[in-house]
Amino acid sequence: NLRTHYTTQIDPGKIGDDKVALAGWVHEVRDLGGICFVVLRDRQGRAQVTLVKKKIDRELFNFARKLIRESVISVRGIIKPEEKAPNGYELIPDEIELLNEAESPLPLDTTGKVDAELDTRLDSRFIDLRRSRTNAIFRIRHEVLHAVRNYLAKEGFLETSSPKVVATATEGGTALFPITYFDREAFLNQSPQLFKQILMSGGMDRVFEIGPIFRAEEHDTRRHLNEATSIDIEASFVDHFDVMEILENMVEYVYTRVIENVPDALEVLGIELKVPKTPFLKLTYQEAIEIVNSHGEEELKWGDDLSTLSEHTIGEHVFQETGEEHYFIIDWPTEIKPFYAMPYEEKPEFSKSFDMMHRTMELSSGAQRIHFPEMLKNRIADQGLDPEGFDFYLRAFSYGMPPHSGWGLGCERFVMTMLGVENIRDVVLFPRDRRRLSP
Ligand code: AMO
Repeated sequence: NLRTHYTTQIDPGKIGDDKVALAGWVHEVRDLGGICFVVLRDRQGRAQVTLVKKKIDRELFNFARKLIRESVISVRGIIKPEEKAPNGYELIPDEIELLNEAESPLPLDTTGKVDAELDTRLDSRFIDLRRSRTNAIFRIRHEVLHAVRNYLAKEGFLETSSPKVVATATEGGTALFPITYFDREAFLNQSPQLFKQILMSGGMDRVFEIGPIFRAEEHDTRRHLNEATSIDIEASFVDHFDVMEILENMVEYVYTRVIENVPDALEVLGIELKVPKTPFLKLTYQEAIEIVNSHGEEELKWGDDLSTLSEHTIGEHVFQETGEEHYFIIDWPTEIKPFYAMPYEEKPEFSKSFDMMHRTMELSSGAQRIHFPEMLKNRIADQGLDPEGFDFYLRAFSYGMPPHSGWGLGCERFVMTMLGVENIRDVVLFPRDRRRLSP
């Protein structure tokens, strides 16, 4: 047995003389002459292996002293309570097995003493992941996705998957990545949008998907990726206010789960997470542009999209007024939302659409959808798209499509705003951007 426990799974008061085996990386070797400490690190934490020269086999002592940092080892022995050591114990070894030796020097420092540039870290992600900060971020990201799945399943949503190789654009505006599909041109999908809507016609009623979306956006910013992870839902017989409620409750639930389940990871990052209060404030688009205009840094007209600067102005304004970081902007002009957003009957220049915002950026967009085939066809044509290309989608609307609504939430933006991370690349294992195609 190479490993019986993670370093954090040992209760020094209870384990007695039972043999344990820990496996992981050599984080540090401290050779003080008469005593040698080897700090072993695994995914969950660290443990101190203590070798006292006088009490231990000479050969084992000399072997431990010479271990090279970041080599992989398995250590068997017994546990002694030790308050000063990590997790309150030390491991007295009777065997240290070297499973794979690391070269030296390392491409990156893993102890957190020397900081490295993001690019250097991404080039050597395998080593970067051994740093406690990076490890904490990805354990939290796991917890976020796990909580999202729990929450949506609890609310009756079925998990689905849609194709990533497609024939049409869905989110007009952002560019597509063309690929070769046998002898035809195809694209990497920008969003599961059309497919999740088709599933509503199929009677699946409530679905969600967590998957990659591809956007050939040229700009190189701290909050854009060319391959991002989207959390998408679609639900039948409900309107945009109903799905906004699902979204805010999910955000509240996920924050709560992260606080409960990974407090140690939050502590590594030095974060005291506050659960957002629901319901979130709802500003209309009209109110949002008035806030921007009253601040005087920018002049927005009805029909303008919100710039990054205006998102910040509104976010700060909301934060000052409410102390909360999350809010909605609702009732967007129909002309600046995608073709599938449902216009209000009595004022069709406004749509039943919303964005969920964080103080610093947009996190999610959603809407009630158009479920009438003729109206949808006209909207596609109005936006300069060819309805013929949407045949496979439009057909689903002619044979019993229920009214439905949904949203898409950017997983990376959700995690980065939760953790106050500056660059979106920090919350993706292997980010894809204009320059980065490997690893
Ligand atoms: P939208 O295009 O607004 O809406 O995307 C939804 C959310 O996905 C995230 N996102 C991105 N994150 C990082 N890098 C990108 N390049 C990127 N593009 C999008 C954002 C954004 O708010 N079909 C609709 C959703 C719906 O109506 O159901 C859609 O895709 O957090």
